[in-house]
Parts: sequence; C-alpha cells; structure tokens
Amino acid sequence: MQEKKSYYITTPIYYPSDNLHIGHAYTTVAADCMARFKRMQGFDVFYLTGTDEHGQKIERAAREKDMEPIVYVDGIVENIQKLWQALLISNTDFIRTTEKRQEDVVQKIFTRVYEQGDIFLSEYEGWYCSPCETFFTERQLAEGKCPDCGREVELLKEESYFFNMSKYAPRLLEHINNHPDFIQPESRRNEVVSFIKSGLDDLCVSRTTFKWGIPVPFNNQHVVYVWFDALINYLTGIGYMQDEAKFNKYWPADVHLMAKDIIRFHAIIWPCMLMALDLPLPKKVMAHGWIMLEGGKMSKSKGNVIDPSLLVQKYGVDAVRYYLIKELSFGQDGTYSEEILVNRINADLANDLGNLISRTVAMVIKYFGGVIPETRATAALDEEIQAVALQTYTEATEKLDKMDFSAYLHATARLVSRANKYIDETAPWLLAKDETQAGRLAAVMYNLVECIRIALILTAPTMPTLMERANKQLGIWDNLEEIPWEDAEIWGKTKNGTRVTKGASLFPRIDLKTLEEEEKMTVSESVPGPTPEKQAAPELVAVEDEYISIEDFARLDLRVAEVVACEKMKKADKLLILRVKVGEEERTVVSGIAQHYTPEEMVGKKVVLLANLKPTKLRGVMSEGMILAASDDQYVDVLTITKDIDSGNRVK
Ligand code: ME8
Repeated sequence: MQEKKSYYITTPIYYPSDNLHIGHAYTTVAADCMARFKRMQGFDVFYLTGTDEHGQKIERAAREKDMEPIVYVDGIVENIQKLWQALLISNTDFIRTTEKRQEDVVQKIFTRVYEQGDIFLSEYEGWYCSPCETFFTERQLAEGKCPDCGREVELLKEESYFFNMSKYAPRLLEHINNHPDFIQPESRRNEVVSFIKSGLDDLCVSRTTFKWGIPVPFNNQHVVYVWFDALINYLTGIGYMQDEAKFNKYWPADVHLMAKDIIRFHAIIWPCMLMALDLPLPKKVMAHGWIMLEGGKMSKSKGNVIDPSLLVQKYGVDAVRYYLIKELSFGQDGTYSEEILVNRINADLANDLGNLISRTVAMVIKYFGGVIPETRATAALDEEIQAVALQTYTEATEKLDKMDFSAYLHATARLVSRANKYIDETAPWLLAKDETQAGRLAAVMYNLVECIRIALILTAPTMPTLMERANKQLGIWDNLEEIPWEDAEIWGKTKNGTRVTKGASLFPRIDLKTLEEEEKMTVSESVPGPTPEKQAAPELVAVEDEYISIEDFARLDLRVAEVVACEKMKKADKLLILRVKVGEEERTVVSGIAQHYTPEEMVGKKVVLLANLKPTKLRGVMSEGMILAASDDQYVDVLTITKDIDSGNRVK
C-alpha cells in the first residue's frame, strides 16, 4: 500500500504563566482546522502544540504565588489541556519543555553547536534591573529607567554563551528569496527581510541570573535561553535524536503557525539554528494578526482577557470555532466583541445554515414522507446551483491551502445563501400544489440535500460536531469516519432512499437580551432594524408556516400612534424614549433609532405601533410596544402615517 503523504503543523508553545485567552485559542483552533482539513484530504497529519515552561517570567509568576515553578505550571498546563479538549483540538501530541525528552534534545543540540564552534563564550553587556533581575538594551529603557518597575538600572556585564547567528544571514536571505511562500503573509516577509538586511547580532543563548531553565550541559552556572529551548520543541515533538524514522517522516514542518508578535523568532533565529544543525528549513512560517478588544490589545495585566472556555459553555464549540475561524481576515487584526460573536452565530449559523437544514428536512417530510423519490425532473436552474457548489469546493480548498481561513468560510457561507435563495426561486410550496410537478419538487429537494451535504463536508474542519448532529436528521452518511474532502467535489453522492427525520434546531437563535451586559443591546432588539452585520433573514420554523392565515395576522394589534414627547436615553447612544398617544391612552416606548432621528424630529410624527407586544424593561425604562421601521445596512426609516388619521386607529 502506498504510504500516506505527511503533513506537520505546529502552534507556538504557550507560556503557562497564566491561563490562556481567546487569542491563543484562535491560533490553536485555526491550526486544528488545517489539521482536520489535511486529514480529510488523506494526509498523515502530525499536529503539535504544547507549553513553554522555562524562564524568568514563569519563575517569577510562581514565586508570586509562593509555589515551586513546576507545581505552578502543572496546574496551568492542566487547565490548558482542558481548554483544548473543550475546543475539540485534535493535536497528535502535547509537548512541555519541562519534559525529559526536551531537556535531552536541547542539551545535545547545545553541545553539538558549541562543539562545531557556532556557540561560544563571551560577555553580555546590558542595563540590569536587580529587583526585576532582567537585562535591558539601551533602547528598551523607559527614560533611562527599568521599563517594568521604573527603578534605576545599572550597566552590568554577564558571562554568556552566544550563537553565531550573523554567519547564517546571507544563506537565510537567499532562502527567503528563492522560496516566496516561506514567510507569509508578504507584509511579514518584507518586515523580516529588512530586519535581516539591517544586520544581525549574535544571539545571547544562556543566562546566569536565574535557575529555572535547562542547564547548559558543560557549564551548570548557565541555563539555556528560553527561546533557544522553546524553538527546539518542534524537533523534539516528532522524535528528533530519539525516533529517526518518525522524525524523517514529518520533518521539515509544513507550517509553523503563530501571530505576528513572534514572527522574527520563527523566521530568523529558528532557521539559523536549523542551518547550524544542517536540517532543512520548514516549508512555511505563517503569521496571522491579533484579536484585539475594543479598548486595545488583550493583556493579562489589563485584566481584559476573554476566557474561551466560558464562551464554549455559553454558545457551543461549533459556534465558537466558526466565529474564530471566520473573524480574522488574512494577516489582518480583528476586534472581538461578544455582540459580533452572537450576530455571527445568528446570521450565518441560525438563520442561514441551520435554517436551510431545518426547512429542507421539514419539506422532505411534508411532501415525500421523509424519502425523496427517485423520479426527478431537472431544470436549467439546477445547473447553476451545481456550478456554485463546485466552485465553492474549489475556492474553499484553495483558500484553506493558503491558510486564508476567513475567505474559506465566506465561500461556504455563499453556497448556503445560494441554496436558501434556490428555495425562494423554486417555491416548493407552489410546486406541491400541482401534482404534475411532483418530479420537479423531488429534484428541488434532492438538490437542497446535496448543497447541504457539500456545505457540511466543507465546514467539517471548522465545526467538528456539526456533521454528526446534522446527519441524525439527514441520514446521508452510514458511517461518519473518514469522509473524504473530495466528496464535496462530486455532485450526486446522496443515495436514493435516504431517509430524513425531524430533529432539534442545530443552531438555536441567541437572544441578545439574555446577555448579561445590557450595554451591548443593539437596535435590532427594540425595533426591527439592522444588526451590525446584516439584516437577518426571517426564520422559517417549518413549511407549514410559510403562509400565515389572516387570523394570524389579526393577532398583531397595530395602531396609529402620535409621538407627543421624546428624549434621548441617558448613557445609551442608540435609544430614544418616546411618549406616544394611542387614542385616549398614552404609552412609553423605547426605540433604538437615536442614531437616525433626533427627539425633535420624532415629536408630532404619527407612527405605527405594535400595541400588544409584551411590555419589557429596557435600560430600566418600561417599554410598552414597538414602533415599526424599515431598515438596511445604512438607513432606518420609521413608518409614518401621512394622512390625517387619528391616533388609536388600527393598521391592517
Ligand atoms: O510567545 N491574537 O507564548 P505566548 C491572536 N512561548 N493570537 C494571539 C493573541 C491575540 N491577541 N495573543 C496570543 C510565546 N496569541 C512563546 C512561544 S514558540 C516556540 C514559543 C497567540 O503564550 C499567537 O499565536 O505569549 C501568539 O503568537 C502566541 O499566542 C503567543 O503566545
């Protein structure tokens, strides 16, 4: 049997100085999406992640808690591993730099590079802050003082080992030139190239000011510099110097994934170390942007970090992973907010994908008792939808291969939207009324199931539990193990006789009102206005509901209401408080239109009020009804009565 092609992907090994946040989750989920995609393509994947446990930062964090460093990191590492389980990370191994295998390899490498003359003993001169026990360069100082604690610093010399990095700079530049994909995206490549061209110093690779590290094997006054130690994890993890067959199978790595903050370590220091070891360089070093918060970068010291495990508990693993993968455009930074996350889930997953599946299942049950007949009548429109599906497959594959994660999910979302539109275009509820159209109706149902099948394959690397959950309703796959990625390229794989069953909603809509933070309330809650992303399509719960009866409509008590007073809600940009007259009665209504109307503009208007909406408290004010408005991404236009019709009259 032919051996599978290998694929080796890594994340940075994270510092267990504290629990990890959503930024770390981003890299790990993105790498996981790649690992799952490559497995579906038939590769033998090795996915490595882990923790970087040595160094002064960790030693200090442990000391602050009055703990031994190893006891301290053991606790955090356990939390990290639990987090990866919650996010369904499918890593092959988890490496800790405090493991013996790592210590052995680091010491052997250090000795080898020293013996060949690329590591040598010299003196390190720098500005030393003794309370912080840290050296700083002149440039790092803050007005001549310690940038961390603000105290005086002194110029000190420390005996150190140095790695002769400058020697490898010309070869590295040549490699970068000859391999345009080596550093991605291009902006990072340019940054790295100009940094190398500005001249590389030799790198200080040992420390004597603290003990929490791997001892230099031939001089135990020194510990190995934490980055020299950490980078080597990528070799240890696949058996370097320990299991040569395994190592040869996976090295060179296909991709080291990280954020832009540590690109220089991976695209300069690491390749120079590998050259010193005579090893091939990784095929790609890929840097994504940062997830920012509205107030700036997430940081543990600012106390504004977002705990991903809480999000998983609240919204489910598929939804959180989907949000993360779609959020950062290639190489760019993105802003996290829970409101965006909820809108993304509601728009893409509840309204589009979830609804497509529930509508289709409901229709196949209603029209065909759950099994689509084999006699099907195709029409020209079907070719278009097949072409869209095929194009989505090609685009999703290309974008994932480039690690342009967001563009990949935008492609799959377009297929889902197209399929929803296909329902509107073919109007199955009308076909169902005409017996001669039974074959056509069957074809429409089959095509919808096919679009869903393809969308589920393409989103499987992002949402690991969805395919199984959806298959309980769709019954497409007898066995869910090892569904090949290429199945999404073939139209017509759903077997005749496939039986669908009704099930629970795959992505229930999330009501923003239930979020703890009232500030995050959006216009869409108080009037049917636009959500920040897009206007959500009305959700169709079941086919039976595609028409409502006139009695249903009559349940809405719509009335002409005259605005008699209006003011802005304090500390809420979007809300107006309206006092409206409805016949003899007066009511208070809170409406999210403040960014589109001033209070003065509203007074005197006759608007349409949904008068029998259950009263609700918004920002502490009881709102007794809702005024109607049309809206798109740009405008909100309140419906008004232009003739002299008294307030209190019904709108019907
Ligand atoms: O640098 N947005 O560990 P670290 C996106 N131990 N990604 C983020 C992020 C954010 N706001 N914050 C963190 C280290 N990350 C070293 C690595 S590797 C040999 C040694 C992710 O715990 C991103 O991948 O500071 C970033 O590069 C990494 O976490 C830094 O993790």
